[in-house]
Amino acid sequence: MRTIVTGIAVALVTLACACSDDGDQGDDGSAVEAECATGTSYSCQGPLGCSGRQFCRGDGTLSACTCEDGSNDTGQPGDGSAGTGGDGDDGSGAPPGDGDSGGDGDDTGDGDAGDGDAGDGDGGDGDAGDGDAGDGDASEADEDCDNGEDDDGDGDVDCADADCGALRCVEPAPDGWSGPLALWAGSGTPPDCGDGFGETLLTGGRNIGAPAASCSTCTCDGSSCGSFVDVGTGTVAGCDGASCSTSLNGSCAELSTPCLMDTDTAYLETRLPSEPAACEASAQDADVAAASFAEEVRGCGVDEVAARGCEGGEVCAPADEPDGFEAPLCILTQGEEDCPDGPYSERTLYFTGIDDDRGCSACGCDAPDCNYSWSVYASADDLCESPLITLNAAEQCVQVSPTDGAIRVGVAITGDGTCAPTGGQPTGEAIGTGAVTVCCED
Ligand SMILES: [Ca+2]
Ligand SMILES: [Ca+2]
Ligand SMILES: [Ca+2]
Repeated sequence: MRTIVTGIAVALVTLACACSDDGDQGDDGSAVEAECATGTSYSCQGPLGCSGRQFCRGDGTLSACTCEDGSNDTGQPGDGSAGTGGDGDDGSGAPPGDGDSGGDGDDTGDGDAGDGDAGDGDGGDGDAGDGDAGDGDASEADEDCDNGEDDDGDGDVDCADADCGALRCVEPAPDGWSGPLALWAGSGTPPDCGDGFGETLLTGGRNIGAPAASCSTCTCDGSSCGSFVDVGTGTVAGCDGASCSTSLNGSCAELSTPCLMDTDTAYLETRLPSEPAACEASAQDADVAAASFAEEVRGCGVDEVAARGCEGGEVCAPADEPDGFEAPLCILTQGEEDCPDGPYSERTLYFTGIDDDRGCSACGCDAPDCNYSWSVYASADDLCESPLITLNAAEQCVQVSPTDGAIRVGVAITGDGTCAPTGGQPTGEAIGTGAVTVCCED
């Protein structure tokens, strides 16, 4: 233990000797080595080559050499420690007050308060800045599609604003035309108007389905050829003038009439009975199916709305037609017209009504199937074996030569007396009335 202390003392002495301290103590090597003067300080060189001091303790030994900084040489043990501590804190050269406040400055300025929370962080980029504030403005500025104002400031009002997707501005119907309208065409029952197209502007169709009437079969009843025919006799050439009429059956008959008296030249006319046999025609029972449009149509006009942002006279219409209606919008006018210039150019002609006069012709009967002939014989030919002349049609006139005021006439009636029916044929047609020209968007 002692040896170690001595070693240190030697080293200290060496240091002390190296120091160029005050002369009265510096060169006294023996005094330092043996005993130093208690309470006396000495200059010395510190471990890093600094200029230091050491002092002599109460037991006569030297303290360690401590580097001396400028004027800090109080020579008191307490002062030395305090000095060292002060130097450490003061290394930055800034006063303790400045050091703390500088730190605080960083925190509040650049750190938390400045860049961090209040500045770029939360305030600017975060919630308060673009984030919440932007969303908040947008919600307040949504386009109200029914107030006539440009709520979101994009220059488009209501119907004209793309944000109002359920609406669109469309070309109006020109003068003389109705619409715009949504059009349905097809078979079956048209859907109802509605959903922004509440006004029915057209009900009708085209391509009329109207089959010919189904007519009942005509027949003829009561056929008969009868048993008698007539002849006329007289003395006037050409069977004109006064005459006598006689009904004859099929027998061979001697004809002696007042008109044949006292003459050897007379005239005979063939005649049918005044009430000839006839057939009765059956009644016609026509079956006429109702005429209808093969393609039905319904047009529903767009509900009237204020202009609401549409320009150039355009009107605001729902962007979507009612369910089941075709996509393009249309206009219409009465009669058969050409489509006007503009977007409504696809033309179709419809009708609002049908004029139907279909039916069947009435039943009738032709004349009975009967054949008549008139033959003239000599009075002496009482069996009518040798006809002098034969006539096969009525309304014929021939000259005859009575003998003693009489002639002989034979009449033949043949045929079954049936009648050929007539009529029972389909008639008439169904045509469209109330033509309407419809012109739709391409
Ligand atoms: Ca608006
Ligand atoms: Ca707008
Ligand atoms: Ca908008």
